[in-house]
Amino acid sequence: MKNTAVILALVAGLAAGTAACGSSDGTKATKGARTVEIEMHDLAYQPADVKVKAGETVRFVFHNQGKITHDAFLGDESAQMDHEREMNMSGMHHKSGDGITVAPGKTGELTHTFKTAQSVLVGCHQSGHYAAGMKLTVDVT
Ligand SMILES: [Cu+2]
Repeated sequence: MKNTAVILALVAGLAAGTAACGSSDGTKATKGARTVEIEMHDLAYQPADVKVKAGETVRFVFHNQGKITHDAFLGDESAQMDHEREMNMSGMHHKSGDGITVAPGKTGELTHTFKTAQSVLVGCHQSGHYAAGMKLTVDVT
């Protein structure tokens, strides 16, 4: 649970600059960030794993190629489980966290600096998607 607290603290800092909920067109350029393009399909991300270096800032650009809305929520496994529970309880609301919602045919961005070597996940928390395996692994080394 300690990790979760750290991630939530990081996320709170990031969220200060952008709308936390449903910001699907973040246009802020981030200096020095590497861009990683991810396609969202119905119940899968493509690619399903991304490798980054500790200390690196990555700008993920999600292209929703599916027919339904998808989310991208960044956090470790316990943050994913917490978020999954939140989404089930409160419907569509992202209560907290580093997440975006992308409508079909749209593009959304998520920029994050990976400070420590660890494995984190990006998960979709639209109803049933995470359980169906809609997640991607970010390996920080
Ligand atoms: Cu989804």
